[in-house]
Amino acid sequence: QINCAGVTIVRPIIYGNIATPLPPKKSAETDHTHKWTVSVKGVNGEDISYFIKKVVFKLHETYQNPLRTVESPPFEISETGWGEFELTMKLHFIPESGEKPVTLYHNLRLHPYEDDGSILTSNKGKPVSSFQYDELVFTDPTETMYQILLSN
Ligand code: SLL
Repeated sequence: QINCAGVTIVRPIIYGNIATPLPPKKSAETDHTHKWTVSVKGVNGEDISYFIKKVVFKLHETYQNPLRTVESPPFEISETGWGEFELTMKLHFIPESGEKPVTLYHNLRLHPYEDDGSILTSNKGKPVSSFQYDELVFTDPTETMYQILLSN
């Protein structure tokens, strides 16, 4: 396999979560307070599955089967829960790429915080979202990976 030495290709991604409070009745039955979805996606709806093979989400150990594997888009997990925690998303690339997996860290956010860290009560009931932009950098890609990245 020839490598494209000296070549760097960058692909932007967005990852994070949205969360919505559960209705009080539902919350009373389960002690869960929010429904949330954590996801990794392309920018402006770009499909990233041409170079990402699967994403393994690692949830807090209070969840059953905390390791969740998603093998096709959308690369996301929806759950309900009561607390915030740091989760990881391990991105596995297509085998032709020869790339090692990349781990992203995200603080799952359920509550609308003010800049000073207090919870914004006027926002009660509304969804919150917490996403960040990042760039995946492929240095000296294999020739196949180079072609796949540039033809999509
Ligand atoms: C805390 N550090 O102590 C955090 C941990 C964990 C949240 C929060 C589990 C839901 C379920 C859930 O919401 N865990 O029971 O399935 O606040």
